[in-house]
Amino acid sequence: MPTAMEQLIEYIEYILTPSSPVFIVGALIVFLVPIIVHIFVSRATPYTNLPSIVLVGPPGAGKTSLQTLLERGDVAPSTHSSQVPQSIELTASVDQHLSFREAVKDDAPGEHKKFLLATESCATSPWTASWPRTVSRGIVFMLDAATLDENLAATANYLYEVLLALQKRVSSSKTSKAVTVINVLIAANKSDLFTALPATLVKSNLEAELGRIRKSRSKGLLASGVGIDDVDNEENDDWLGEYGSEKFTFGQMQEFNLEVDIIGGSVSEAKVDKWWHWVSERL
Ligand SMILES: Nc1nc2c(ncn2[C@@H]2O[C@H](COP(=O)(O)OP(=O)(O)OP(=O)(O)O)[C@@H](O)[C@H]2O)c(=O)[nH]1
Ligand SMILES: [Mg+2]
Repeated sequence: MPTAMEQLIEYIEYILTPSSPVFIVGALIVFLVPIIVHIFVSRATPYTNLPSIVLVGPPGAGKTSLQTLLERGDVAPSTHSSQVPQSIELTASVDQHLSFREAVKDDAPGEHKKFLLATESCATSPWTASWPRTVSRGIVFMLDAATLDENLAATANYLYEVLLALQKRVSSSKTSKAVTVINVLIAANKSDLFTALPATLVKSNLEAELGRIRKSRSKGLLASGVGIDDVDNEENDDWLGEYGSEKFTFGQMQEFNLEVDIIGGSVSEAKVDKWWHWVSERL
C-alpha cells in the first residue's frame, strides 16, 4: 500500500510530466481564465456596454440644462459651469411619434433602449484619448444660437477640433470600410430668444467659418502653388473635408463616414423632441 506521501509524489510527477491531459487542462486554464475574468468585470460595470451619445459644446450652450431636462423632465436653473464630465443613463422608447416626455417614461409604448449620455465640458480641446471608445453612437454638439454671431470664431474652432479628430479616425485607418458611420448632431439651442439664428443660418455661418479656419490653418500651402498630389499626409492633416476644395460644406464629411445634421431647439421651452428623435433613431 503506497503511503500518502508516495501518492502525493506520484501525483506531482504526473503533473510535471508533459502529457496530453495535463497540457489540455493547462491550455484551458490559460485561455478560459481571462475570458471569465473579462465577463465578470464587464458585468460589474454595466455602463461600459451601453450605447453612448457624447454631448459637447462651448460653455453656456445649455448642455447641463439639457441633461437635467432629460433626466428629471424639467429644467433646474444652472448656476455654475461644469468642469467634470458627467454621464447619465437614459431609456428611450424608439417610437418616433412620442414626445421626449412620453418617451422617457417607463411605461412608454414601443421598444425601449437604454443609453448613456456623457457630457464633456471643455472649452478648447474636447478630444481625449477615451473618446473613440466613448463615442459609440453619435455626438451632439450643442451651441447657443442666440449668441452665435459674437461667438462664431470660438464655436467654429471647437467644432473644427471635434470634426477633425473624427475625420482622422477614418484617414488614419487604411480600410475605410471597416470604420462605422458616426453621426453628429449640431443642436442649435435657445431658439426661444429672438436673436437666435434658425438652423439654416447656423449651418451656413458655421460652414463659412470652418472654411476660413481650414484655409488659415493650411498656412498658404495651396496659395504657394503646391499641387494637391505633392502634398503628403503630414501636411494636409489639419485640412477638414474635401482636400483643396474652395468652400467647406458639412456634406464633405460623408467622405469620412461622418453624417452631420443641424437642428434647432430650446431647452428652456422643452422643445427638444427633434433632438430626442435624432438620438433615439441612432441607438
Ligand atoms: N433662453 C434660454 N436659455 C437657456 C436655454 N438652455 C440653457 N439656457 C441657459 O443658458 C445658461 C447656460 O446653460 P448650461 O446648461 O449651464 O450650459 P453648459 O453648456 O452646461 O455650460 P458649461 O457647463 O459651462 O459648459 C443657463 O443660464 C441656462 O439657464 C434655452 O433654451 N433658452
Ligand atoms: Mg454644464
